[in-house]
Amino acid sequence: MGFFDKIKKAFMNEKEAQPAEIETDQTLEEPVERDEVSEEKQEPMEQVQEEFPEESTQAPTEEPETEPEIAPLTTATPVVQTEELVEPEVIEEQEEIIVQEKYEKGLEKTRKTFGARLNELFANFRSVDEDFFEELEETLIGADVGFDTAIKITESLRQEVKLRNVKKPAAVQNTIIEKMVDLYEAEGIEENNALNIQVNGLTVMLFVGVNGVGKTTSIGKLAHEFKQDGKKVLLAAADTFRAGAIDQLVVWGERAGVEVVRGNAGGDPAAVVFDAVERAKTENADILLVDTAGRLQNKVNLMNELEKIKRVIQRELPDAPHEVLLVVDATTGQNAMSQAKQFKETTDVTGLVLTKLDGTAKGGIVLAIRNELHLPVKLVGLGEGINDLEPFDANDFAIGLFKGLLKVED
Ligand SMILES: Nc1nc2c(ncn2[C@@H]2O[C@H](COP(=O)(O)OP(=O)(O)OP(=O)(O)O)[C@@H](O)[C@H]2O)c(=O)[nH]1
Ligand SMILES: [Mg+2]
Repeated sequence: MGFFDKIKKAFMNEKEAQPAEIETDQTLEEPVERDEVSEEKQEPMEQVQEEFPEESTQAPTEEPETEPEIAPLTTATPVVQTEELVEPEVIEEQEEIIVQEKYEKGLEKTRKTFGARLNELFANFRSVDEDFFEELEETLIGADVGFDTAIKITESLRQEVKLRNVKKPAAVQNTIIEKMVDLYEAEGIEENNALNIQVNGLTVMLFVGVNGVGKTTSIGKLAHEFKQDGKKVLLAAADTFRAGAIDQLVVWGERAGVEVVRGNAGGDPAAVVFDAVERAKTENADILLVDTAGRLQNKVNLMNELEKIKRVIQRELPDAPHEVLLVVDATTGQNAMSQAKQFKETTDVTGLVLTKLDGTAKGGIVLAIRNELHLPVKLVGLGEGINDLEPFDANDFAIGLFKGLLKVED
């Protein structure tokens, strides 16, 4: 069964299970404006901000007006609350539903804006003509799927329409989604989204990225996740550059219940990492997550520092770091893409953490990353809470994005 069929099946199952919950009646929303903080981050890497904005002003997440009835995602959601014996398959199923709901909530902004635009397109055009394709192309570009990707999707739809002699836009609604899903799948055949975790011994993960993208937050969330899985986790506060960065990581360490190896503010980050690796080895830790500075005097310094940190790790553990995760902020759209390109040139990035998907209407960036960068998205940030980081799952992502758009025959 193809990827698209799987997604379709998921919608059909859902439809059987509950009364149709189709969101096609949404009124057309204004495209979600980027907040001020995101606008600031449109700057290229070299022109980094002077001051790190207060945490509370970062990427405010608007509460959707109609909240789906699910447990609050910012608190640990116990899957089983009673002492009763519950079949492992049942627990697994419940966990899957929780993850799916997180994706749906996290992608709400994108779904509403992109979905509303597509619905408008289907309603406004009587026939599938050249104007329709142009409008579709613009809609796709607006969702940040990337220029090339938008052209590719529209082009293959053109051919399909010709082939099948389709006249009515409604008849191509599913095909558009199918093309997007197919393209996504085709471009990612060789990709491995799973984190490279060592079965025996220490796994070291380095988090890199420009300032404010969500490195420290993602580390905190991931530390919590591993801790919940019974792993021994250590954090290394190797951002000694920004005032307050060490304390911020310490706060996350407390939240997650894991230790933080720290040095002095302004000290040598590589020395902190050296201490952290030593300690992780002595204490038989399973996971070491290294936080790094997002901003130095300039880009060259930043890259040199990352190289130095990597060398220190490699001297102690030749196979490490097992992951170099580049964190990018989805709300910065194409700027996130260019950051990724720059980092990819200078550092051996093993994967991406795409944060703040909940704060953007442009979740289509996942497609652009896949098609233009060929870097696997390994984790996605779907909110600010400690439980709001998930391994990237293309299935859940597509369902979160297209729910209510895909027409399922009765
Ligand atoms: N809505 C939302 N906010 C997020 C997410 N991830 C991080 N943030 C917010 O983004 C802001 C910046 O996050 P940090 O973790 O401090 O970013 P950083 O990359 O460590 O920044 P520097 O230390 O300056 O390099 C914080 O306010 C976080 O709460 C996410 O997935 N969704
Ligand atoms: Mg940080």
